[in-house]
Parts: sequence; C-alpha cells; structure tokens
Amino acid sequence: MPSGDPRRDTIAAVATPPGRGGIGIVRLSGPAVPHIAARILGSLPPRRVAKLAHFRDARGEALDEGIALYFAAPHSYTGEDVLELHGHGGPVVMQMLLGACLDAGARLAEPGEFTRRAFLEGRLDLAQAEAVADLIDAASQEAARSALRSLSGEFSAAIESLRRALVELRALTEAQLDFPEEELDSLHRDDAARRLAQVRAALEDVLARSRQGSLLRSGVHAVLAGAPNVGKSSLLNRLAGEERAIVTPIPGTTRDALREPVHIDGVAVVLVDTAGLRAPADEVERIGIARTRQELERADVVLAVHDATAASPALEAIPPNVARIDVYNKADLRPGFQPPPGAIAVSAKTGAGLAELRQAVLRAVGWSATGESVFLARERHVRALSEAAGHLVRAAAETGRWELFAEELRLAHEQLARITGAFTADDLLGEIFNRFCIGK
Ligand SMILES: Nc1nc2c(ncn2[C@@H]2O[C@H](COP(=O)(O)OP(=O)(O)OP(=O)(O)O)[C@@H](O)[C@H]2O)c(=O)[nH]1
Ligand SMILES: [Mg+2]
Repeated sequence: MPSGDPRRDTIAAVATPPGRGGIGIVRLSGPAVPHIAARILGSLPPRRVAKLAHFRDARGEALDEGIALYFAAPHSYTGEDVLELHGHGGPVVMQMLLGACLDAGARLAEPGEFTRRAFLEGRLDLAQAEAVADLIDAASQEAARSALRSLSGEFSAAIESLRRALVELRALTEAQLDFPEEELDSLHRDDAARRLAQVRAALEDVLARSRQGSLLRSGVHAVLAGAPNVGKSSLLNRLAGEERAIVTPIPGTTRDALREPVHIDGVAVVLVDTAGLRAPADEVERIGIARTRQELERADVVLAVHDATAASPALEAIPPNVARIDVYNKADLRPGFQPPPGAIAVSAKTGAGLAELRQAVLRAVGWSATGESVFLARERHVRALSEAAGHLVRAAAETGRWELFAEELRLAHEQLARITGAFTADDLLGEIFNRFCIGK
C-alpha cells in the first residue's frame, strides 16, 4: 500500500517502449517487492538469477509466462529491492501485468522516479543521473559515447577533482585568516596564487570540454538563408545526400521551412531550408518569409547563401549577433571565381567546396575536433562552470585580502557542488527528473 513517505512506496512501470516487441519489461522498486513477488510469482526468485515463471493476477489466473529477475537492496539500480518481469511485449499483456503489480500494492512510478531514487540512495550523482537520460536520447554516436563517459563518472570525477583542489586552497586560506596582515608569509601568498592559477586552468579545460559536449547534446541548428533562387534548397539536398527539398528555376519555390538532420563528423546538425528573402509576392510567401525570420532568431549558425554569378542583396534579416558563414553558390558557372575573404565558394551542382563548408559550420559553432574526450554537459553544467570560473577570476584579484579571497572560493565551490547534486534545491531535482519518461 502507498505509505506516507513517497520514497518508501513501491513503484512500478512498464520499462520498455510502448508498442509491440518480442519482450516487454515491467520494473518494480521498493520495500514491498518481496511481498508483490510472492503474489505474482508465488515466491521471491533467488537474487540475480533469471527465473522462468508464470505471472499471475490477484485471482491466481495466469497472465503471461516469462523471466523474473530479482536484485536485492542495495545492489540494484535504485539501491532498493528491484524486480523485473520480462514478459511478451504486447501492450495488453504489459498493461495486465502492470495492473497485477498495482493490485498487489505497488503504485505507478512518476517520470524518472527510478533514476531519482538511484540518486537519492547515492547510487548515482546528479550528473550521472542526467547522463542516463542523455544516453537514451543521444542523437549521434559521438553523443552516446560522451553520455556513457558521464554515466560511468568521468565528468563527475573531473568536477570532484576541481572541488578537492578548491577545498585544499580554502583550508590553506582559512588558516591565513587567523594571522594579522603583516605577519603573513609572502611564501603563503605566492603559494595561494600558484594553486589558484592551477585550479583556474583545470576549470577552463573542463569548461571547454563541456561547451563542446553541450553542442553534441543539443545538436547544431544551421539555417540556410538568402535571396530566392540562389540555391539554398539545392545545397540542403546536397548536404543531406537526398532530394528532400523541391528545387526549380522559379524564384520563390520554397515556402515553408524544412528541417533535415545530418551528421558532420559525428555531430548532429539540423539543416533548415527557408523561403528566399525578398518583398513577398503573395500571402503564402509573406508567411514563409516570416518563418524564415523566426528560424534565423533560433539559429546557432546561419549560412548566408549568395549566387556567385549575380550581385547579392544585403540580407538585413540575418541578426548581426549569430555566427554567420557567407556561401557563394553556383561557382561552377564562374570558373576562377574568388569569394570575398572569409566566405566560401561552393557548387550544389558539382559538390565543390562542400567539405570546406561542413568544417566551417563546426568551426563557427565552436566545435574543435581536438581528439580530447568531451563531456556531454547540459546547459546548467556549463552555466555552473562559468559561474565558478567567474568567482576564481575575482578571487585572483583578491590575493592578500583573504576574507574576500576565501569567500570567492566558497562561491566557486558551491557552483561545482550544484553539478553533481551535493548542493541542489528540490525544485531543480523535480525539473530534471520530470523530463524523463516513465519507467526510467
Ligand atoms: N549551375 C548551378 N545551378 C544551381 C546550383 N545550385 C542551384 N542551382 C539552380 O538554381 C535554381 C534554384 O535553385 P533552388 O535550390 O531552388 O534555389 P533556392 O535558393 O532554394 O530558391 P527559393 O526556394 O526560390 O528561395 C535551380 O534551377 C537549381 O538547379 C549550382 O550550384 N550550380
Ligand atoms: Mg528553395
């Protein structure tokens, strides 16, 4: 029965995706697992052994036959008693099986509740729990590999080592606070400055790797924009390797924004083709151009496409603050054409210049294939790291004024603690776990 403390309830959910499949899994976690197992299976299976069993409802009627797997607390995903019932993966069977678990005393799990329990039981820290969702949602192989690194604790270990360095420096500094200014050993001052510089460098390294990972996670939004007929749709087709967008010699062909996911060096990029920018000829085109403007507002990088054989309009619709690459298309029609400095000449027809364009897209959004492992960080991680870096900059300006120095270190330390969840408000936890699916 659900108890007063939501953490002590036993929760149940279908853990496999909805629909039909060879196998479907109902997962349970909580103290009532032995009791529920007795009701559904007749007895609690031995620990960590796949056991063939009949699954029965409250009246003892067989629902399905499958494998039962029992993980005893604390050696389970959540740290609690966990039971997995592997049945046949049809929606009706799964619902009946889930219903039997609820009848036997479990309650329906909330989104992310299994992983939330794993966090609360100390099985995972917050960054690792987030990596579970990121691994499941990974949109590219590179993203999946990085998520797995975070899940196995590589990112958390990097944060932990920064935290340890800060703690040492704080301890050193707190000791200084007891001495009057004039007695301060200048050796101590130099030592503090040197250590601070080391922590700052290490933090900058983690921050750079996290910024890269944050791109991997969210994907890059690359918008093709320009006057009508310059070849935006042709470029999208060429970059996608498929005839996705309609191409005609008639200016104003594309009316609606079209998205096409591609990968560049393992990075997920969403290419967006848009209606050509000009004074609209009719209502449909007016709406299309309004959509182009919306896409431009959201772009990580804009490919401003020009026709190498014609004079280019100014393209005022492109916001000045977004990364922009000027692309001169139809270079095949102008042999020997030299684009303006910084711009790229391409031909959607022959494919010339496209390799250079792909690399320019990655560069424009700050991706550098350093070969060093990146952290699949979330926006909130990058923000906390940047805040921490800011405090260390201010600390560096305060060496000698030890109270202020120590305070900046404390604030930096607090920011790092937010990442792994050692210092996290409840509403943030809610925000993070509610984005999970039920059953995770
Ligand atoms: N020779 C040559 N022709 C091209 C190239 N790229 C596009 N074209 C031609 O230019 C015309 C317009 O191409 P689109 O891709 O429809 O141009 P667009 O910018 O999408 O045009 P709108 O959708 O009207 O804004 C078509 O006839 C294409 O075949 C190129 O690289 N070389
Ligand atoms: Mg078009």
